[in-house]
Amino acid sequence: MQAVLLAAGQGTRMRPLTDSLPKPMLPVADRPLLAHTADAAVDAGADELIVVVGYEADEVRDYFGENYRGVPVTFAIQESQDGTADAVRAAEEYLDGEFAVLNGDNLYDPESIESLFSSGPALATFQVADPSNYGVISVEGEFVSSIVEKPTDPPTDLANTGAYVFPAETREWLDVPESERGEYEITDVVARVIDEYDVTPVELDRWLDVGRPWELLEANEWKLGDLDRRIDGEVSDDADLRGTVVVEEGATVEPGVVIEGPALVRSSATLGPNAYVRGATLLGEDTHVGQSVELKNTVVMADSNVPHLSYVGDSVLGRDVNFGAGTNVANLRHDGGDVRLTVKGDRVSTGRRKFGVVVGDGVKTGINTSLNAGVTLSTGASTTPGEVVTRDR
Ligand code: TTP
Repeated sequence: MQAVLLAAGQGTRMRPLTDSLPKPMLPVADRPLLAHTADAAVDAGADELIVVVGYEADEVRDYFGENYRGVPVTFAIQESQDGTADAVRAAEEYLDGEFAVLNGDNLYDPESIESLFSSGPALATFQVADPSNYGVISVEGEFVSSIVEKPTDPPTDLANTGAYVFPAETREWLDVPESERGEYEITDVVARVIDEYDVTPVELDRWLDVGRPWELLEANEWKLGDLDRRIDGEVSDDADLRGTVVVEEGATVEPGVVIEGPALVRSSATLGPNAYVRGATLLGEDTHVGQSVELKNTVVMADSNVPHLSYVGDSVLGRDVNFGAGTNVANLRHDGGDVRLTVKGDRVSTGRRKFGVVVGDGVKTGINTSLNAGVTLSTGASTTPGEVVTRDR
């Protein structure tokens, strides 16, 4: 079966991390987010991947090439990001039978995707606490009876997870009217399929929609937790690596380092001497984390440095960031409330008591900078020595 992966979106809620990298290419453990979705599709038996690209398309094209794990890859171009139905329409010319569609920025548990692929026509659901933020699915008997987008009074707690197996005829139903928010939405296509076919609901065991920066941390918590311990890099006898730790070939761990896994130290990264890494932490390629630095539950993307005397917890650092000596991050409010973050101009709860900061590519902090919980530093921002940063910049 052909699998269409939607990866053209602009990822506006993930800014500044998506200022020059498309959201599906953000790192989740040892691969970009989209590669986990592609893996689930390939493991479930996809014989062709049709990747819909648009925003920063070359980043996706360069990674996947023409063949991914032995499966041919076709790229469909969505010129302007006018919605998920419009994205599938971009792939329409390459489709020739029953086909699957998966959101390229969602993590699906692979076993459930396998049952989805063998149950077509089918739609994947997941039980959520806050259904009114999702497309909500109702089921009657064995089949899906309706889908309603973000209802104020949700009929069930089953969210639509953006994973479907559609009958071939769906190609003729992709021209849906523009929705209230000005997009062409796949929900309207799904509603038509539900009317015309028996659609089987497949409940996922695990699912994560990665839309906002703290969800990138959650995605890493999930996939770092799935790794097997592997030490291929150079590790000092005086380092202490506990639990699931992966040190890739070409990475260096110096004396005095303590790592409590799950943690991944990617190739060409250098860690230590005397650093402490705990929680689910990813050190990207060519990163440097040095003397007396403590990192907890943090993603550090490629080419970034936290070289001396810092604490960084529950944070996401973009690429090519440099933290001056003594830069410290607060990740807990004194009132114990959930940390809030700015998403598209609004302050919203992360739902996490512990959350630090989001740091765009190329940020440089002066020595002894203090960053308050929930601060976002935009791409290329800098701070002066001794600065206390309590607002986004
Ligand atoms: P969304 O998460 O709705 O959109 P987005 O990824 O652009 O993020 P944001 O809302 O923060 O701007 O998209 C769901 C999936 O569909 C995701 O995998 C991206 C993809 N998509 C497209 O391929 N084309 C589109 O026009 C849109 C809107 C989304």
